[in-house]
Amino acid sequence: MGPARTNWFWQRLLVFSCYCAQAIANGPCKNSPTSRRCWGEYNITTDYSVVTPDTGVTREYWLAAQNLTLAPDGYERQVLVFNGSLPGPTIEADWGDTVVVHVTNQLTDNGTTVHWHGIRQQNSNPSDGVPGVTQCPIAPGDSMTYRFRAQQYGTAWYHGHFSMQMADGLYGPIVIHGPASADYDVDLGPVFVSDWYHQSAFITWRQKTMYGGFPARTNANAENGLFNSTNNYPCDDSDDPACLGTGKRSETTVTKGKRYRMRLIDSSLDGWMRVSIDNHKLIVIAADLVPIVPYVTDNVVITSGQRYDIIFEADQDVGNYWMRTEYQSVCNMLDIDRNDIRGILHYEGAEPDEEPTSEKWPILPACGDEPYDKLVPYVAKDVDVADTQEDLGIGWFYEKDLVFHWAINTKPLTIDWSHPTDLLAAQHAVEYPEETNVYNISGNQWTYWVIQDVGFVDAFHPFHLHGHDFHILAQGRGLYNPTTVKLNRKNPPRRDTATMAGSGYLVIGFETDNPGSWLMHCHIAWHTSQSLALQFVERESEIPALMDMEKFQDTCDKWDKYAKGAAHEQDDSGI
Ligand SMILES: [Cu+2]
Repeated sequence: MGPARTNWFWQRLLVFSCYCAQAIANGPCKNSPTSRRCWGEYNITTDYSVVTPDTGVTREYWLAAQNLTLAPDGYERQVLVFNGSLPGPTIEADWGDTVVVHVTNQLTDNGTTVHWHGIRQQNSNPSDGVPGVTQCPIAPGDSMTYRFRAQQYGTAWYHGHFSMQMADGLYGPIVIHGPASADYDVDLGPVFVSDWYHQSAFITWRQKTMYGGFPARTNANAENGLFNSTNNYPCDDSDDPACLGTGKRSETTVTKGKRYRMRLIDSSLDGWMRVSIDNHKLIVIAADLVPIVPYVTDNVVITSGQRYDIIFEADQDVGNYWMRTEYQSVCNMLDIDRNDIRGILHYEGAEPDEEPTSEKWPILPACGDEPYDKLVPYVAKDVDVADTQEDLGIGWFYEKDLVFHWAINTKPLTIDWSHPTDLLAAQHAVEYPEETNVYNISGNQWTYWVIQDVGFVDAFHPFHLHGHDFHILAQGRGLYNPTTVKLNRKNPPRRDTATMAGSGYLVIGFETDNPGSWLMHCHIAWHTSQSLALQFVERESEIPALMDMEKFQDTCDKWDKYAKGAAHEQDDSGI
């Protein structure tokens, strides 16, 4: 045995004996209000990128995408929902479980797909749910089964990824139970916050937003916003028959002295929100599906696609307090007609029907993400030096008839629903069509991407990467300058959705350890439809083995048959 080999042996032995010593000292410990870091044989320090509990459990769900008329804020409109409700049912699993979801398209028009936002989909790329990338759309009347492993734990969500369906209400929460980085008594579950519009995004698209927001300023303001998927809206002075005036504020009842976990999910079509609870400090314990070292704040800023898990203690006088979601009008020069997105925190024993008179924390409006230094992953991971590094310049242009597009390195993305990238990979396509914005990346590498605003309109964009949590190596205003900005490779924040500041940059890095076609796009629904997206085709040769070709083709055949006679033509990027 040579010296190198001996060294290897002793290292392994050391790791093994440390592990044993720890296990004996601690033993398996049960997750409870005073031991949330525990999770049986595992705990909050377990490296979930390497270890997945083998529970042997499969959780099965059925979702149906449907057209419905709903009035979540008391203003009636057409929505798209799963299983008749906004949001759709909660998909729940334990860390390590396998999740199987049967999706049926009961929509009157259009195909659909379901993306499981934040789910790693390691070696299950064909279940990622992106039309024209990982599958053909599910035709009306058809069904498809998605299957994935809960390799991480925390708060995620699912949503339609066919054009702007998400913006019309086609989404629901995912809760994966596991350890947490701080203790709490009660899990209040998912709470969606969002802007809310009084007509379908597909109509607004045709009327306005396909002609851009910058610099023509044809963007549509949201009429209202929702806290926990509900709100009120004044109808007293309105003769609009859709204005029912039946909207209600969300009410959450708490018991004095107890600590509560709330899983915030931003399902907005557009914009940034600041969420706070009057008089109550928030302890932030996770950013997206990444547990973080807890920090205390009086509010969190959140944008479309992001999640924050927060804990607060009911430590104030028994009473009623406002839970606030404030739309940040300073971002992207956007606005909302009614920035009054509130819920009520009601203490047991307080007057039940009394409006809170509590006052807002002194919160200044601002865009972007939570402070970079605060988002410290609990399971620390350092980033290796780059094997490859590329620049992605974010710009925009108008094509004929003043149709507006965002572009990455001058290229807008347009998806061909009938020819998904996975299928092209399986057919060993020589080249991907230029408009599909494919970047080929090979395996076992660290790739860095410098996302830089070069659009001169100071627009912020929340970038979401499928199939990975990325590491945020740098994030700031101005031009990224490698001589003055040092990339942070020492346990940087990592998550699946992060903001590139207007006139600024976002430098991300990730390991190419997951074969598949992965979309990276701005999560503002208008911007996605306006082509702000690219695809990473990662470890291309390994993709065909992940596909059930017969089922894949069957979905495509049914889609093609439907699409031939369909009344609606593709008029956006398709995603
Ligand atoms: Cu954007």
